Amino acid sequence: MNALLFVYGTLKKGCRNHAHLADQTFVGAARSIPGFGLFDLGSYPGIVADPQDSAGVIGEVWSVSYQCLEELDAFEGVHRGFYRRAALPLVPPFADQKIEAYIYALSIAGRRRLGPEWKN
Ligand code: PCA
Repeated sequence: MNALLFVYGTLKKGCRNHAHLADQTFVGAARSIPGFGLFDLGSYPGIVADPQDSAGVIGEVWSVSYQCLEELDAFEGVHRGFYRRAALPLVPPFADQKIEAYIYALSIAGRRRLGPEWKN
């Protein structure tokens, strides 16, 4: 069994933590609906719900095994409340599919807003 995961930061192809997805299956380039913004958390980004956003966030959809997902949850700090893995609405061709992403779970006060696409 596999899950669909939207990645938008260091897990993307060519980015520094992509090795975690090395054995998984790339599905396609994707974008969230507007209303989600990308913020600079240091050397990686975080998505939060952001009413000011009109562009959405650009990333990649991957089909990942549940074992991989569990490992990613640990890696991304889900258990310590850093990100939460939650459904993120995407635009077509991924609209109406249940696709999850790591949503930043802490405050973005003082964090810099990024454009729609995170670059290494
Ligand atoms: N890693 C996850 C969340 C942010 C990050 O840098 C990702 O690439 O989707």
